[in-house]
Amino acid sequence: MRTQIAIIGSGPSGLLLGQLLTGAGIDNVILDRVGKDYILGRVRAGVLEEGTVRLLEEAKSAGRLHAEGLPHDGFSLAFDGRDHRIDLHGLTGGKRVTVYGQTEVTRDLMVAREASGRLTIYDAANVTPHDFNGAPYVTYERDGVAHRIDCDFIAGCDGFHGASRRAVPEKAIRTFEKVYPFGWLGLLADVAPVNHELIYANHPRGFALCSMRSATRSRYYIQCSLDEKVEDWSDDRFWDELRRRLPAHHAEALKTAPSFEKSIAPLRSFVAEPMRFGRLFLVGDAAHIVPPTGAKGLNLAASDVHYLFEGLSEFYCDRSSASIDAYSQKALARVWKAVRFSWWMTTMMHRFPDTGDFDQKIQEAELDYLTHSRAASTALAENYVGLPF
Ligand code: FAS
Ligand code: PHB
Repeated sequence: MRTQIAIIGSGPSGLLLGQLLTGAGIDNVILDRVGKDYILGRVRAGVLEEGTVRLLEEAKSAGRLHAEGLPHDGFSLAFDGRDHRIDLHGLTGGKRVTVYGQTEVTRDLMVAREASGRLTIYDAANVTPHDFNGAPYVTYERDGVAHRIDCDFIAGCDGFHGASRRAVPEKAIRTFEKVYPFGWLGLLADVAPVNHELIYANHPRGFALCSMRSATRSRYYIQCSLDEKVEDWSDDRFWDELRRRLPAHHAEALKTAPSFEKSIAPLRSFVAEPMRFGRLFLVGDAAHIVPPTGAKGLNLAASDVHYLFEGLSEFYCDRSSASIDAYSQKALARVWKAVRFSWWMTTMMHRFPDTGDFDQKIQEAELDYLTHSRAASTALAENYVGLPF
């Protein structure tokens, strides 16, 4: 088989890239090692930047997002028993974010992919990129039969644990990593959110985040140590701990219901440089990971797709390689600013096990400055709504 672009990974970045390429008449095949249901069963991001929404519109996959997504003009920082609202809309000249779960984004993209009639190969084992400095091809096995797909380019959209970054020779890639000494215990429940906007809470017992998926479905997180086991957290224990970390008026207003998803995610910052190796491009989590505190992971995957699509469509339509040659440098410039912002939000909002008295006072001063300085809160707001592509 032959195609123009072989896309490894049917998560948000692979599916979004596939949609944009298809819309431009560029042939592409998507492969994934698991099936649709497994991919849709993973609970992840919840906040979309305007740039991500625009790309989903371009990919003709934003209908339900506009019907069901929740536009948010601000969020709150909670500390010392009080709320401090960050007016995203006012501080950024009218920008906002949209609360709409990654699961739904992925579902919408899968529906659009199905309708496009382009080939998507799920449950593909041992997907391997080959000869990406020469005549690239991808091999995989399905139902015990070996297959090969010859292509012009390979997009490695296969996440942090995927095969694409691993296929790059060690001497050709440089990685940067910071592992945080805690994780997030997340819970989903069909119950009205405690607040109409998100609440990021910094409490001596640890960080907490009150988010949502809709007006009737809440998403909550509490910071936990890395040796915690999700089976040790009953719903009641979770709700009690969440209440302890929120200001009293929110704790009293918190509505609870049985959870239907509970999981622990470790937090890390990771960047691989460069993001292009001949005719192989790393996209999204295959190239970088951020702690979810800044709501950047999914949105960075989207901006990578924007830059790569720009390059590939220019290559095929204008026969120019200028934009694919600039892909890595353009994507990394935006990635590192989002990595910085996610590290800063995480450092400011979490309690670190080894924090000394001085560091604690600095964290408190950071929060005090942020919530009393228009300049400081504007800087937060412009990063949170998303820096320009
Ligand atoms: P993905 O990991 O989503 O998709 C990669 C795809 O490649 C998967 O379908 C996988 O099956 C496939 N694949 C992997 N290896 C393969 C192989 N060898 N062969 C073929 N296919 C292969 N971001 C936020 O903005 N906010 C959040 O709150 C948030 N929470 C998160 C919680 C968790 C537990 C995790 C892991 C991530 C979270 N993220 C969050 C980040 C997340 O949303 C990612 O940024 C987003 O999924 C990136 O999308 P992709 O790059 O498509 O990678
Ligand atoms: C979520 O709703 O899952 C979510 C929202 C904002 C974040 C992280 C996660 O910063």
